[in-house]
Amino acid sequence: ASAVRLADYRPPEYRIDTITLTIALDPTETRVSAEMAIRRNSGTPRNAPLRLDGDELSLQSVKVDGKRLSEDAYHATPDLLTITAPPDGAFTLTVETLIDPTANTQLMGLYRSSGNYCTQCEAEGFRRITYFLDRPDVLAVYTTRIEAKKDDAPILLANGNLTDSGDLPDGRHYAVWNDPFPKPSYLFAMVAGSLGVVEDTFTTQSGRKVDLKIYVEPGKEPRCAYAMDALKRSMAWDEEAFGREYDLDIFMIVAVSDFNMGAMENKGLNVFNDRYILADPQTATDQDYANIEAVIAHEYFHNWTGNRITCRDWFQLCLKEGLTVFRDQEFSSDQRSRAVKRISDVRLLKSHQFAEDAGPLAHPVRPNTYKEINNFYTATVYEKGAELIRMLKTVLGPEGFRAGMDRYFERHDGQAVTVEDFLAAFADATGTDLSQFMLWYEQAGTPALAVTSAFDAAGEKLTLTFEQSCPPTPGQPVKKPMHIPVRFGLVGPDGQDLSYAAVSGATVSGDTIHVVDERHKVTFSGVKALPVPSLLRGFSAPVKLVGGLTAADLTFLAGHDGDPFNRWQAIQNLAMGLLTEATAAAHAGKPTPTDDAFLEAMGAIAGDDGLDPAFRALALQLPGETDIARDIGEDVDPDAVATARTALRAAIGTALGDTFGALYDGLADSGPYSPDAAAAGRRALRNVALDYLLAAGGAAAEARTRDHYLAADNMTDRLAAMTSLVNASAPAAAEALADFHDRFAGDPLVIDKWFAVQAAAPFAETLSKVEELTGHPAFSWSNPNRVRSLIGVFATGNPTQFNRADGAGFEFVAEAVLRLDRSNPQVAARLLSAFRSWRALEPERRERAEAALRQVAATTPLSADVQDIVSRSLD
Ligand code: BAL
Ligand code: ZN
Repeated sequence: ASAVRLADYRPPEYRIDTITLTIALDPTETRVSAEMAIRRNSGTPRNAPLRLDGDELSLQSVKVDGKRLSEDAYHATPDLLTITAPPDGAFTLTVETLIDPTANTQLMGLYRSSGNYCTQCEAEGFRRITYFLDRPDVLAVYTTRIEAKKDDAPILLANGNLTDSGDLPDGRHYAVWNDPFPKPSYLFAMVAGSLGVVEDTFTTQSGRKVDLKIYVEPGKEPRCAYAMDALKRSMAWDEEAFGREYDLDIFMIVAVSDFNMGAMENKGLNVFNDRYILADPQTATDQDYANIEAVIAHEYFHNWTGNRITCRDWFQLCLKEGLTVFRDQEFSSDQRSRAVKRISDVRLLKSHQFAEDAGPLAHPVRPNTYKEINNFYTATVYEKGAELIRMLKTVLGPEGFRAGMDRYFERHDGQAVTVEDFLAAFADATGTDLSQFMLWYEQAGTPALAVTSAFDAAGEKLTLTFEQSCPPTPGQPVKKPMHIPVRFGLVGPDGQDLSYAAVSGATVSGDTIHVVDERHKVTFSGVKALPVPSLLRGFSAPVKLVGGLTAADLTFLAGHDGDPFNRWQAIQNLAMGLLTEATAAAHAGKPTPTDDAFLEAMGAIAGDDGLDPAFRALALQLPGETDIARDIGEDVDPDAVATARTALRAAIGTALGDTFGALYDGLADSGPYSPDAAAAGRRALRNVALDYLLAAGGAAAEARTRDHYLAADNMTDRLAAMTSLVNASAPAAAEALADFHDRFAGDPLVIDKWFAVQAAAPFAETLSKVEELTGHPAFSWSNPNRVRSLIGVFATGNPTQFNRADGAGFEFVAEAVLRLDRSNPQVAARLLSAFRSWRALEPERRERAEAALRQVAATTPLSADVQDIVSRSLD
């Protein structure tokens, strides 16, 4: 595939104002008739050829203004329909195509899932349904008529409002849906089949009643209650926080079991991966509940940030995704604990986005070139994209931010726009120059921010010196300095933030230092005592903060910082220092060190009942193996990393055994299960305590974990205990796995957890176990959730076994990628990106990883998706 470049963007030559689709459903021969009102765009020469995108389409007929075109007036291939010389004025084009939903294993376009029909059109799936100008800057009003056998598909759904329905001869029926809001083709959706429904209503702030419907596999209706509740809370929150009201009479969600993504924000008809809808205490963990809440909110919020205002082209993907992730993060923060949500989000950002930014797949939040857009639904576009919005809010303040958002909605409703348009709304609403801020969208890589501090006790002056740099990334050897907002406090000896009389050298507004130069000095005067600077509070910028603090400073901040995020960060930094040192020792075959001050700091957090249990649970968790590997950065030996981490966990479990025992006993929850944040936090802390007790070893801890498994009345506790037993290689692990399997056989989403726990087990026999499990009756290569749970977790959640020294982990995943590429290139390419950190491995593993990548690269044919990832990975 050839590269698409942002610089080559041109407006479409033709506009399509309306499209009426008639879709006669059939498992293998679905007939699609599309009647489009088309007009030449200003600036397009008269009779310029009209080129409509297609993908694997079989053309049946073409008409212009109702008259069949002669064969010399058009040219058709499965992926392009060219009308050689269209009429000069506005005209109607009617195209009939034939498609095979059953053969559609890519799960893009119209396909079948569990016998039902559904669609996925983002980014370029609509062209697999009919020929169209399949680009987001072509906005049309859609009318969709669906016809099907009533027995096969009693439910017929599409975007918008239902305008007509009725019976047809031969046991068939039809429904007509009209969506009055012009939209790009990627937001088209239709669903048909046998589905159960859960119904509710929501009254908007202006008093309009909206019908809410969640459709699921019949029998699963009772597992939709939490999703429905989350939807209503999302609708109310968007009115409150952003003044955004829902705009149709009906909002529908359909849960399907075969889905490439998490969910999709089609106008008025969201289609969801069922794992983000279905929940009850027996089958879903607290994390599942939180994810459902976040994804429901995310897709709902897209109605304004994505649908009403959409992207001009796919380079602007972050315009809707980064912004909408920010909005769902804020929603969850308001529904739960803000500090805990922030810590969880930053953990995810660092483990996924920082890793991506440090390897060959690094790209700017707004890329300027792509070969396959499906490969840009990344942590950089989504999570770093959300960080940029968060920084914008820090820079402008909450009022300025809201004024900018209001201006954006007012100015661009109904349009397809760019990141420049977005920032201009904020610049205009607040009178701020955001040209330097724009660099965050254009430059890839994680900036490093080095800090040194000097205190002049006699002069009562504290000077902080910042130096920013950003490593080279593909295509971007040199970077310009960026605007880095550093939220801060100067923590005095009593743990309170010290005041200061004056500041010079940099702009400081409120609690934020604005670092804008490559080297930037700021001096605070009137500082009465030696402070410990607490910098980047709340992780106010997606940078790597380097230096400035001793272990004693970090220990102090871990115990006293008024910013809970930085308390967590301080303890993480302490742990990271210890773990990187211990990894070097393990690699050299030496004993791994521990540190009493660190153990004491952990003990202080574990035993501080004044702290939120959810916060304590997070603070007590050591950095993950991939995070440690990223911190080491080069010549990584994953076995040494795991040895170091396991040893430190055992040391913590041993040193703090009494504290953890008391926590475990004290947090026993006697009431009925509730997924609320406070109850979830108590369970999380109790399960962390249990895991540390098991890490310290001994028959008593094992018996306690086994009992915890058996006594669990909810999935959170049951899964936590089983995971601990498996990872500790405890004799009771096999019994727990067998029990879990028998208890939940027939429930695919729960068996996914069973696959995942086994795929993540850090043992030499795991690879053959995973290979064996690909033959388990519940596993299917054609279901993305199954593949992600077994193969995906092995590749991304099991650092020692994926990175096995003999290369067998790499070979297995490479073969799985090639196998999947024949049926579902998107899922294959995503799996292949597990290799993104291969260059940071020690030489032997690096060589084996490269060999596996080269084997993929040498295979023909390859999809554009896999071809793109493998070539960038090897570049
Ligand atoms: N637009 C793709 C799925 C999502 O980000 O909501
Ligand atoms: Zn999204």
